Amino acid sequence: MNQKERYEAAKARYAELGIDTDAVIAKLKEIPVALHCWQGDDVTGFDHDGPLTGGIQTTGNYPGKARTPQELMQDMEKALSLMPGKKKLNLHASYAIFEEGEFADRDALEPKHFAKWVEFAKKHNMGMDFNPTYFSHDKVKDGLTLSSPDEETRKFWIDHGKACVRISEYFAKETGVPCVMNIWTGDGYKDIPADRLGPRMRYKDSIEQILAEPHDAKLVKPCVESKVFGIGVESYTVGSAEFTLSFAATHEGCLPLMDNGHYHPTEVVSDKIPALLAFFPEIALHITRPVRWDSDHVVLYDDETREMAKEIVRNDALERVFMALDYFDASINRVSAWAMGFRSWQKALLNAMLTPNALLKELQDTNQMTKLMVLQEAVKTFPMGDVWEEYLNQCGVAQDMEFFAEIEKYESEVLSKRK
Ligand code: RNT
Ligand code: ZN
Repeated sequence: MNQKERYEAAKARYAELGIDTDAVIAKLKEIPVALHCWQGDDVTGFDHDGPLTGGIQTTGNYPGKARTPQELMQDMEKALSLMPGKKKLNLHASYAIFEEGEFADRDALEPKHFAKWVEFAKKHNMGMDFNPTYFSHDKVKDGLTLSSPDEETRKFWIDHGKACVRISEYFAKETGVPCVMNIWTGDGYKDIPADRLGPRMRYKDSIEQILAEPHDAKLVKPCVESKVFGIGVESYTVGSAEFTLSFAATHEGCLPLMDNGHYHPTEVVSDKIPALLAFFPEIALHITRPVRWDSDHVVLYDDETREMAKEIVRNDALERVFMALDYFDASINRVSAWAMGFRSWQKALLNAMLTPNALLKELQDTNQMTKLMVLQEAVKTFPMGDVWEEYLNQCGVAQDMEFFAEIEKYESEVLSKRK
């Protein structure tokens, strides 16, 4: 059988479950997923020469890392060509692009410093998301930014947040797509603090001041991302889960953002998604793969990734959940890492859409738990791979078995020449 025949056979099998694979493919093509610029250069950015700070770390030194905006865009273009589906460009403020001799500190960033990115996004038909960068900067004082007891430091970072609100609105206006602006800081303490409330009160006030920056709530969607701990910040994190969730719940227009690497290892974000959907009109995700901790490994088509996608799809929440990838692996080909993670999440969405969700819910609600188990297991070996191949074909993107050859070619023609 050739690919088309295999697809037709798969289509008939899914039809038995009441699933229209053509409709699923058409829908999957329209679901935006945000692609993070920071996988391409190990979260370095263009506005500083110092180390990566904030309790996060990239490991590995695979050759060919992008060193300039041009190289980063070139690599991202290659990665985009290997990804099916609709993308949004997710930028960090540290990726501002300055003219020769020009520089603006983070509290003075302006839309013009991102004009080249807007051009890039438009060229690829992408909306844009944004992140103020509260790390890798000499004004991070004693590991603190928005929660700093030093008023000058805190003001600098509040002003940075405000500048980012204005830039986010500019992105939304330019692209015609709302901009999700995520606030994450690594603020916290390595060892046992004497005051856990003070930093949180300052953090709360800082974020309130940032959100008070005038903006159109339909264009800018601010989020707050929680975390359990960071490297060197093991004892106390200001923006803990309870803090950020409560903040979002009590501040109109502010969304909670869950990064699935930011919880205790036996907690799962797949279960938290419907918990939050019961209360929030919209939520946001950072999709990553924690291995034992927040290690930011490349997203794969694994159990928890599939479960997360299922919770979004079967709760009809594709328009309520802003999905963004967030990982950084410097130990393997970065373009491959980018594309692989994106493809894995697409696969997980496809899998969720090829699941007879209504039927399975009905079994649960009528307490047919034995049959539910049997059916859930049966669906796992349905011919999803044939639908995936058809989807890749329709998107004009390399098949899984051709994917690596593309990476090898790009590595030898482009990446290996960077010395
Ligand atoms: C860090 C957070 C945060 C960052 C990016 C670079 O643990 O996940 O989202 O990964 O902002
Ligand atoms: Zn994250």
